[in-house]
Amino acid sequence: MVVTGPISLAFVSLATTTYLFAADLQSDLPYESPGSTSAVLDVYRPDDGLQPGVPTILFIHGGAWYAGDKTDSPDFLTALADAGYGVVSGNYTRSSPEFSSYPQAVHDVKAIVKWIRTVGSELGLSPTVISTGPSAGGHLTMLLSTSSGIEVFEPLAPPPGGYDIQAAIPFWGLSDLVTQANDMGSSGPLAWFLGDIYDADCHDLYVEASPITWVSTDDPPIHLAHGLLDHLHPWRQSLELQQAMQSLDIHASAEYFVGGHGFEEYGGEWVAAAMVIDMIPELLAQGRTPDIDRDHDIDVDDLLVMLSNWSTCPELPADCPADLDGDGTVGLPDLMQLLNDFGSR
Ligand SMILES: [Ca+2]
Ligand SMILES: [Ca+2]
Ligand SMILES: [Ca+2]
Repeated sequence: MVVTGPISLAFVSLATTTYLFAADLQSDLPYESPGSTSAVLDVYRPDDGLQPGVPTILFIHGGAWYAGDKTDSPDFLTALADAGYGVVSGNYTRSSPEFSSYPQAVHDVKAIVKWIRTVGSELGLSPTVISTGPSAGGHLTMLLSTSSGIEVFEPLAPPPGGYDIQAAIPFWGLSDLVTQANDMGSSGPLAWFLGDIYDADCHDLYVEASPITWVSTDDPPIHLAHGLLDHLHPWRQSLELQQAMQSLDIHASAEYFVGGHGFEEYGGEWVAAAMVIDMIPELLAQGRTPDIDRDHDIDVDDLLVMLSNWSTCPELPADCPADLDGDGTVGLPDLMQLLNDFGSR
């Protein structure tokens, strides 16, 4: 019998389905976020267990702030776990034509960061967090990366390590909601999210909810992906954030691809996951500082961490925060950099 195209496709599809169950999944764990209507998250781990020091990837789903779910991108999530990462995919409060979910949705994703660094740590998840997500999840990822320490977004007491994330990889997010309202109008999901159609009266609200507003020198490295043919979120939304960060010497790389809005336009969830896996080591290396344990002091504790990792780094995907210059080992150049900043904050 000649194997025809459709049969081959069915076979591929079957293999994909099998692969979906490779990762170890814990579903619907509650996280604490007062006022949330959907404070549950899923944790994916490699089926052969999570190695120490491997960063945690936080996935924030898309859906224009009113739709979508933490289970929307199963191939993407499974591929990341299969590459060795701990992956957290959380729901957050969604809006509707009658209900604004801002700033509750931001409170929720911040609360997930807190969960990772408290409950998640007890479950073996690393407090090193890389946030990623498409569309509305891209906007919330951008906001997580720029708004650490902004009180209006952080009603809960900070966890150990605070609300800083260590890298961000937003897909076709929105960085400037004023620009978006001017370019594309705000009636519909954007107005539902913020509870108001854009005009002079609510200008400050649109500014507050814009990730670009909060760009500062202490923001983490970022890699942005955005389609040049995106007719929902124009690609200037990523370009302008990239330029704002670069003007402060923050590492901000980007890929502007020929395509529209969504993982399918990018080449599929597997391609998107492969890009994230590829980018993480470089982004983490760009964000390293002599404050190795991230307690905002550069002191003997950091020195001890460095010495305990001397002349070696764990294998990827484990992070090697003492490798300050990112050359793959911990050595004299890293020590010199630490001693140079010793005693500062
Ligand atoms: Ca900031
Ligand atoms: Ca320190
Ligand atoms: Ca080094």
